[in-house]
Amino acid sequence: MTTMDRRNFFKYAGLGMAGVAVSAVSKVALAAIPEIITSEVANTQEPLYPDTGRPYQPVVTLNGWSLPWKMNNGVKEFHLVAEPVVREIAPGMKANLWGYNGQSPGPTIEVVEGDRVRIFVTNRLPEKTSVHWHGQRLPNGMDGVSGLTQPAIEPGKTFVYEFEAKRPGTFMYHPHADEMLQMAMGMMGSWITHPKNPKFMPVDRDFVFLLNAYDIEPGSFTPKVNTMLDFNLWTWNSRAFPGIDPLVVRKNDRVRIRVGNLTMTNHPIHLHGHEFEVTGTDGGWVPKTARWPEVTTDVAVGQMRAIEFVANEPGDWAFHCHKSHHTMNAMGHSFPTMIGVKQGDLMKKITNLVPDYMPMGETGMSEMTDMSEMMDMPLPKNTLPMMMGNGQFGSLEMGGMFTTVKVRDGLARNDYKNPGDYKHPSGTVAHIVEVDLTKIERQKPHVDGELEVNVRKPINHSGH
Ligand SMILES: [Cu+2]
Repeated sequence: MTTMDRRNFFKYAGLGMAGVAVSAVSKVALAAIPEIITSEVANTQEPLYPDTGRPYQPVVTLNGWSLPWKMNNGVKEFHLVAEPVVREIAPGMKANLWGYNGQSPGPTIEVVEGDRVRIFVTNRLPEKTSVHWHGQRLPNGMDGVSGLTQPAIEPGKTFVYEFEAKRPGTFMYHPHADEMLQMAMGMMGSWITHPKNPKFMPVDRDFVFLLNAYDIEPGSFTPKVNTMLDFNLWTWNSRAFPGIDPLVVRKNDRVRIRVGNLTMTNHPIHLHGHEFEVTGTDGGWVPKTARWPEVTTDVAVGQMRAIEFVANEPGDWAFHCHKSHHTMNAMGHSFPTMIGVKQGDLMKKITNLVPDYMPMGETGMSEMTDMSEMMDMPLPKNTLPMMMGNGQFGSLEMGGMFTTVKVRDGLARNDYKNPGDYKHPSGTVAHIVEVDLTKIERQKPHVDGELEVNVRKPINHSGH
């Protein structure tokens, strides 16, 4: 990176870029290689506008950043370093992961259709690795499958990949060496190839993130790497709610959100308050005539989906995976269902034996949120409550793959700062009413089987 590049990089990446460091590597050994740029923070960085090469509208990586490049005789050069990292999953919990350039996921790589790209990959892991450029058209020998298309990158060694970014779209990168372990440890990143024509399918805000999952025992820091299906931390870009930043958009912006799935299961991604269309898949852009409206789209394992909508409804709209156990953080899976079970007697007997015993779930699980937050229930260290996060009306009782799309009037074009809670116009919030339920008869179905749903007796409204 030249001094000029670096100055521009910091100029463009003002928000929260204090955590980004340029470390000088041995100039003798790696004279021709771009410097190593790392990030030490887990919050969303401002988009990185290109100061060399062809123009494009950059993406915003949710709780992440884009990797600056060095232009070398018309070739965009990047330097990825595979290494152990400490990633904050959410405030109150850190994990020992493996990633790239200081974080998991690694930085997003952004190039333009037709760019010649050279990526140096240095392996600082204790075992060999490789990088597979998921979804790309490239020479077979650049595909990054260790053993099949290249020798693995041994610890301490640097490999170089070089190809033309032929096809615009959303891609991912991840190891194809000891793959299950290395992905269970967080090794992955996003890759965006912008269209040659910056006017092609323009949007005002363009977000990207990866779905990933970990199995981290409550109280511990390192994922269990032999887990095949039973993960307990469901994350977006290695963050769990409430650690996932909101997606801040301006009212009437056209918004694109690109999602890649590198977990071991599918995730139905659901947006409240708006319909969207899937405009991009693994294979490229979807022609207009082939799109249909959705509010949930399933992202299968190994897939990428780009969704687009016009954000014309102001508010704090929930945006989450619709598998309800994916919007919870790690918990003991083994406690029994206790809804409707009166534990009174049993509790006395158990507390004689186990003084700290606390019965849970007689009326549902949300009492667990109340307990852990209000009674300060001792959680193991470095463990997120199962259901947490506070909104302006109370606890959200959420974790995992959940955040909000915050649609606001009057934001500046490039303002991604959290605008705080939505101020609801008066009379537009669901509220309590006083009713006399004894005055309402429960209706019986008609003999022909049709349900009579009208409530015949008036409800005694008070309040407004
Ligand atoms: Cu899910």
